[in-house]
Amino acid sequence: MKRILLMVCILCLLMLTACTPAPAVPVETYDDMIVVGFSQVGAESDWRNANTRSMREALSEQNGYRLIIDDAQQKQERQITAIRNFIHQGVDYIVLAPTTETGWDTVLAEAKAAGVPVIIVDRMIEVEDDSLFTCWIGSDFRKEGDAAVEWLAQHFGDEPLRIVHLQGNLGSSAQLGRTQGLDTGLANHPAWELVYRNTGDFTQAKGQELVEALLAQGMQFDVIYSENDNMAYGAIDALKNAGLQPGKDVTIISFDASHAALEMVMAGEISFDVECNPLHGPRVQAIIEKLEAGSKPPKLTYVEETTFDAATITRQIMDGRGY
Ligand code: GYE
Repeated sequence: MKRILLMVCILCLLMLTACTPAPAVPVETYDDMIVVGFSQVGAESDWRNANTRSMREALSEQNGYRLIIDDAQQKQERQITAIRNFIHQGVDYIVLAPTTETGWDTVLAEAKAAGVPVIIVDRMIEVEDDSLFTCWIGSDFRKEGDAAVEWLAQHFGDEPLRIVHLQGNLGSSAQLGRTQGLDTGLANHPAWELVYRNTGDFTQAKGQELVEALLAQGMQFDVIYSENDNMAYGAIDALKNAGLQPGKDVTIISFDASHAALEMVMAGEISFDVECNPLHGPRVQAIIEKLEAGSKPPKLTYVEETTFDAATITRQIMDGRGY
């Protein structure tokens, strides 16, 4: 009987500990760890998820980091709140992947006043005072747009082209740069006509919805210039559902070059995909190590990127890629 009682007690104790939520750990507890608050845009695309994964892998506990990620669901107000919380928690570094370029001056001044260095990744910010952030690492989005337009010009020259333009989140550097590329292409090729332009928020669902609506109206077009892969996936589904063949009836240009999109390049459905590299985790880690060692990382770093089309993509290239 005593034994049974003892076992019941142990069982109860085990159940109790399993159900009690872990107490909130104040940041000071991680004395030997570097605490990083990462304000992430959201989870809107394959690119974004690969980016979050890369940050988690590099800034891991094994590597000496405690990483706190806040998902802003593509809302700047949420990012501002997250940054304030990070300052309040006393993190060592703030990493910001900004939704839009503008609107950061006040909150970054607060971070500066609190002595927390801010590293910007992916998209760029526009602030009055450059000392509000330590450094930036990301892509040259204008160059990406130019690469897409150059491919279009090489393939279609001055043939008449009716272009549908699916934009990313308005005001984000990725949207601004890729749109500027197309605008310049339109200005230089009078036979190209922009028949539709709207934001698909970088999501697959919105990409599909927009293209479905155009097809329902009976709009005719030759090219879809989609500012990311996920909107292109949605557009492809819409075309297929309407009995059209992506890559034959409509040429698709996309950005990111995530794994699933490159499969579509191989299948001839996406004609040209401009790479945008999301693997910023190890780069941020290297920046923090530099800062910890007392040296200064470069203010701005652009990552190297390439482009893919059906003529150049191979299985070997795809298998060697990290996203
Ligand atoms: O192209 C898109 C994502 O800012 C580069 O954001 C990033 C863009 C990327 O949602 O897929």
